[in-house]
Amino acid sequence: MTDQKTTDDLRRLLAEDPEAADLALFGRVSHADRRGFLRGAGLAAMSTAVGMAIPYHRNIPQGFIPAAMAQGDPLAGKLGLILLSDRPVNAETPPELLDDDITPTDRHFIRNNGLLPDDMDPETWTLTIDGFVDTPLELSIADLREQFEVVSLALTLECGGNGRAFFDPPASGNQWTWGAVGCAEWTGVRLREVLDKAGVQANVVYTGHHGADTHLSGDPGKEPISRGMPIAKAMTDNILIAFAMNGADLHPMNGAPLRLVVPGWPGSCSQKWLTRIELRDQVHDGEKMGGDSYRVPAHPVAPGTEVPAEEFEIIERMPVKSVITFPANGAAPVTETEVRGHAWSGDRTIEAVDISTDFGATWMAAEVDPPLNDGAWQNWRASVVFPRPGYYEVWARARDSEGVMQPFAIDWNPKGYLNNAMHRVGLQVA
Ligand SMILES: Nc1nc2c(c(=O)[nH]1)N[C@H]1C(S)=C(S)[C@@H](COP(=O)(O)O)O[C@H]1N2
Ligand SMILES: [Mo]
Repeated sequence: MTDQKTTDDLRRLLAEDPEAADLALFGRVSHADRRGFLRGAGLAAMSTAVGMAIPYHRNIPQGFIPAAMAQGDPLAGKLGLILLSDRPVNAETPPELLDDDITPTDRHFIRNNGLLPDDMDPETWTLTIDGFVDTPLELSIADLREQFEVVSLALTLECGGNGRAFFDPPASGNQWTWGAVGCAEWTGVRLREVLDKAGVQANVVYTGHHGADTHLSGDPGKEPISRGMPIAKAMTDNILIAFAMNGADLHPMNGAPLRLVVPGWPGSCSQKWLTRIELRDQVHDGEKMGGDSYRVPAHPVAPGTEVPAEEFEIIERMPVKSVITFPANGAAPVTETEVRGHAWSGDRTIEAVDISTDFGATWMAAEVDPPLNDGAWQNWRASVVFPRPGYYEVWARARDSEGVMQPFAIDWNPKGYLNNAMHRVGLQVA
């Protein structure tokens, strides 16, 4: 079995119990010869892990971990994610692995612009709040826990570039398909309460967020990303300065030990490895605030249009969207099956999700749950019947509380942001 699961199991075993991994890979050691031949399954797993056949595998010594694996798992233990790039690490979740109401940590996507900080020690971490405040603050994680109410919220995080892979002409950047989105349960304190304590001055219009990750160049003077948001948004109740995710410490790839979680706005607002928030009297000018980063033309443009820089504006809320998490694309369900998934719309709620199994000719309403809390995606399900065996597609389209519905086709923009076109899965009904 050379599937993804075998590789993940092997990586986990290598990390947790190298001897057991060794036995799984090599079987019993021959005493005459310190080489333990890789057994069929072990060889297959190792080949999968390094991504190709190993022609000289008979020469591999017992206990040997291929350099390609020993360098470490770029996904740091996350299982089943699809790695889009490994420097910086970017990985998305296949839609069928987003089936849980609350996204487990090892299925939450990773979007890094730089390299992880060397030091992620929660004991010594501090967060500075400064800029136009009455009292600048320097807070440890213990201070945050002691001085503010600790709350847990399910919050949807979606990368602004989710769906970029489907742009034509193509857009450069990570080719996210459907899975740069998740809704984990985050625990922390409300950003608003911390800003209130510092005292927001009357001239403040924008925040600026800073993290401890390293620029790809290694230059300590450069930040990989530093974004912000209008102060009115920052003062909403569902934004957390989070130190835990799904009941455990933050995952290193998701910003340990401290991060912002700003639901409904581009994921880039949610600074990871958070060290400082400055309050500004003008729009933030940090890394990836300008040019065509997280910005789209102010008016719709024809695909392929060259848009002058001054016609771009900063993306704010994310648009209405849904994803089908069951059945998986390519599945072969029986003639009657449940179809389910999630839907969300930045700063709004979902009113309805409609399902079509006949290429959009007719639609039926799915059952839609209310959000667990403000900022969480909404789970939906429908029971569908296929009249006879054959190829079908399930299409889903959500409509939000402002009456806005997902489009059939992409609203093209140069950098491939905000693709909220309907999700479709193809099924071979048996
Ligand atoms: N410090 C820092 N914060 C960051 C980033 C980053 O590269 N560095 N990436 C941002 C982007 S673009 C997104 S979409 C989200 C992704 O969060 P996740 O990796 O926990 O899914 O983190 C944001 N916060
Ligand atoms: Mo992002």
